[in-house]
Amino acid sequence: MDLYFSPLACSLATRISLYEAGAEARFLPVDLKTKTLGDGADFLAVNPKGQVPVIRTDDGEVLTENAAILSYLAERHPAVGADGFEAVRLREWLSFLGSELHRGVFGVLLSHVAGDGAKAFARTESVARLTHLNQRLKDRDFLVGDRFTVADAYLTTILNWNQAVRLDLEPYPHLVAYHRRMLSRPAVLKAVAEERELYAAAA
Ligand SMILES: N[C@@H](CCC(=O)N[C@@H](CS)C(=O)NCC(=O)O)C(=O)O
Repeated sequence: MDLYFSPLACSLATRISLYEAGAEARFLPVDLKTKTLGDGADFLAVNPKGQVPVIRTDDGEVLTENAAILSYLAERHPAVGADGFEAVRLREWLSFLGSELHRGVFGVLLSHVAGDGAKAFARTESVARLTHLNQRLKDRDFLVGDRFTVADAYLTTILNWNQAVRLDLEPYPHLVAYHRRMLSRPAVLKAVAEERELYAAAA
């Protein structure tokens, strides 16, 4: 499998999931500003939407969108997936994370083109979403079931962006404790450390 990624972007969730599952992949860096690959090839030829993550499966299928890619990995690698109705719950969380938290809050706050009004709105919107997550994680270690899934990889990736965004997370202690726990997992540590290095090298 190939993963087209950009260091510390949302594609990190796929890398984390692969490492947690002990799965192999080839990692292909994308320059999101120029929409080119490492060898200068046009990334838009791979994904006309110009966004990461993208995977190419061993069968040659090109798949985009975090929720679809992470669902694919969850089905293929039970170690990061869920069974029975929890698999449905997992898709529910992937949808929430992608639309409500990633694009609806952090994507806006990280944007270089969103204006002050949009950012103020995203900060307001963050309250209900972070409160929901904090409540969910009050008495559980993981978002879904009782073990790590691709949803945890995605939420960890999004929460990492708070280093740049600096939302006040003090009202959400269970979420903060969860993030700290996730970051202490060897596979997560490895994925984040590798992409931090690549990010610094590209800056
Ligand atoms: N709906 C897409 C959004 C992916 C997305 O926001 N990717 C960002 C990086 S985290 C990106 O590629 N941004 C560059 C761009 O939109 O031009 C998904 O869930 O996969």
